[in-house]
Amino acid sequence: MRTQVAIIGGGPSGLLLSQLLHRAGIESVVLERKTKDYVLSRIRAGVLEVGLVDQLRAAGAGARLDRDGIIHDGTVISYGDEQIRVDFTEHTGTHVTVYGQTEVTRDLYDAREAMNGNFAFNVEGVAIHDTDTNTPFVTYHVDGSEHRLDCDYVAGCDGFHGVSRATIPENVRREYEKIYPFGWLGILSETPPVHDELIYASSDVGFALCSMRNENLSRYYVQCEITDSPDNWSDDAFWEALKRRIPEEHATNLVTGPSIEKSIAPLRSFVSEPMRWGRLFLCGDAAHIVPPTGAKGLNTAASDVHYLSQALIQFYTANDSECIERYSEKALARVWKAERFSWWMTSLLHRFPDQSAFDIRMQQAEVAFLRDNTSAQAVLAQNYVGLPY
Ligand code: RFL
Ligand code: PHB
Repeated sequence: MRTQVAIIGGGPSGLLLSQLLHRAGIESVVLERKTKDYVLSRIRAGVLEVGLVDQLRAAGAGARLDRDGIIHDGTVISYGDEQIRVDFTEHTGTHVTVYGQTEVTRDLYDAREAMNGNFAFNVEGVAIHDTDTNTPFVTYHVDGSEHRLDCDYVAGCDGFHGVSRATIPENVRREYEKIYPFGWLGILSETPPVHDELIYASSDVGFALCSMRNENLSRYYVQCEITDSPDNWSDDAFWEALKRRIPEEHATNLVTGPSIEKSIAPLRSFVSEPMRWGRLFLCGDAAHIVPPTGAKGLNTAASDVHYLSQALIQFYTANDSECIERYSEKALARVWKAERFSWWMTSLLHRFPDQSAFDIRMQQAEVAFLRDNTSAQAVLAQNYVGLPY
């Protein structure tokens, strides 16, 4: 089989890329290790920057998002009982949209299928070959039979545990990593959200986040031990932990109920450079991870897809490879800013096991500065709604 762009991974990055290329007349094949149902069962991000929303519209996958997405003009940062509202619209003229990654992925699959997109699911043993030549190809197995896909380019959209990054020789790759000494325990519950905006809450017993999917579906997180397991947490224990971490006013109003999903995510900052090796490009979590504080994971994946789709379209329509040559540099410039913001939000709002009294005072001083300084609020707002592409 032959295609123009072989895309490894059928998560949001791979699907969005495939759909944007298709709309520009460029063929691709998406190879996904799991089933579609499995991909759609993952509960992940919930906050979309305007740049991602615009790309979904351009991909023909924006109709449901335009109908059901919830516009958020601001967010609340709380430290103890003190609450600071950061107004996105006032400081940036724009907003974010709350709409789950699961729904984004579903909309992209629907759009891809409506255009007879070419996918293979349950692929095993994907191996990427010869991307340092002009004739790259990918081999894989499905149900025990071997396949070969010849292509012009390979897009590695296969997440943090994929094979694409490891295809770049070790002596070429530089990796930067920070593991945080805690995780996030998250639950989804069919209850009304405690507030109409997200609340990022820091308390003396740790961090919590109040988020949502719709008016009767809430997503909440509490900071937990890195070694913890969701099995150690009854729903009641979760709600008690959440109430202790959010301002009293919200704890009193919180509507609790049974969880319909409960999982723990570790927190990590990670970047692998470069994001291109010959005819192989890395996109999204395959190249970088952010801790979820600040909601930059999916959004940064989307900015990579923007740079890569533009570069490939420029190559195929104008025979101009300059943007392909510059893909890694352009994508990484924005990636590092998202890394900085996510690291900063994480450092500001969590309790660290080795934190001294001085460190806590530094957090408090930083929060007081944010409260009293509209320029500091503007900086947070600019980063949260998303830096320009
Ligand atoms: P994905 O979503 O991981 O998709 C990669 C796809 O590649 C497939 N794959 C392979 N396919 C073929 N061959 C192989 N060898 C393969 N290896 C892997 C996988 O099955 C999968 O379908 O990466 P992508 O597309 O780059 O999208 C990135 C986002 O998913 C990610 O940044 C965010 O979800 C990160 N993230 C969060 N981001 C936020 O902004 N807010 C959040 O609340 C949030 N929560 C999370 C998260 C990531 C989590 N992970 C990775 C464990 C919670 C979790 C638990
Ligand atoms: C979510 O709704 O899952 C969510 C929202 C904001 C974050 C992280 C996760 O910063």
